[in-house]
Amino acid sequence: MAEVLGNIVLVGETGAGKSSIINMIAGTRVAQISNIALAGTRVFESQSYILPVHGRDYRFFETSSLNVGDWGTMERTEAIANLYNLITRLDGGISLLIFCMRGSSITDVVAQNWTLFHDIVCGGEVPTLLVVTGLENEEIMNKVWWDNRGTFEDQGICPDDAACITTIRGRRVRENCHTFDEHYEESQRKIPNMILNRVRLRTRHVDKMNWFFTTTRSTFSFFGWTKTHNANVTREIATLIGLTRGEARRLAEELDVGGK
Ligand SMILES: Nc1nc2c(ncn2[C@@H]2O[C@H](COP(=O)(O)OP(=O)(O)OP(=O)(O)O)[C@@H](O)[C@H]2O)c(=O)[nH]1
Ligand SMILES: [Mg+2]
Repeated sequence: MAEVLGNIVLVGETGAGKSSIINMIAGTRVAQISNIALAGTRVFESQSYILPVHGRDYRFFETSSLNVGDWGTMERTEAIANLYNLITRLDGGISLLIFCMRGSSITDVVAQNWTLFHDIVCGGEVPTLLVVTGLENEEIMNKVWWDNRGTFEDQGICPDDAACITTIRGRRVRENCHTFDEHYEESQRKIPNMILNRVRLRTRHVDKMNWFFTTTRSTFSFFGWTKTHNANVTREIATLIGLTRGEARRLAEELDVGGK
């Protein structure tokens, strides 16, 4: 089997088009397209796929992100267990973060996901590609980035590169011809090129447990999860993911709730 050259993590709220982008890269349906109405809260849950990009294999992680209404209602034990599963599978760290959104409007959830993944999970140190989907009706898709870049930067969203695309071909007009074929094919060419331009070739060695502990601590403070509740939650998390006593103590220390 060919060597996997790095990990590429796709994030963005449900319906942003993460699975559709993965399928476009694969050239076939490998990821399930979601029915937004059925999507539940499963932040940090991820599915991985090994796919070639111009003949070189990368491991793609489609990672569930925050959705409208998640703030304040998120089940923290489950979220942190998902984070642990994600981090422990990310051997060699993250080589590229792909931040997906549907259309260019920066809602609260978009800004929260940027902070959570770009700043907290990736520590602000991973090359990031912004992918705006849903632009099949634009005459020039890239214009959406040129017109909105300043607004993104005002919100602290400063990707290394941006791709404005569509992942759909649209209605079939006649044999082998659909309404958005041209925009679709342009998008299909654009994504692999941008990935190879931006993906980090060598990632620094990461100690996965340290990464997990610091990300968990920052995640707790990001959500404003208070100490009072955290002692129990820490024990639940440690049991659920099977931490050793020493690791459970370290988690309790990181969250400042006192260990046993
Ligand atoms: N019009 C349009 N629809 C899109 C585009 N990209 C995705 N969709 C549609 O949006 C819906 C959700 O797309 P997915 O790719 O499953 O979104 P996702 O980000 O993987 O969502 P989750 O897995 O729930 O987090 C599907 O009905 C897609 O067909 C796009 O570029 N244009
Ligand atoms: Mg999906």
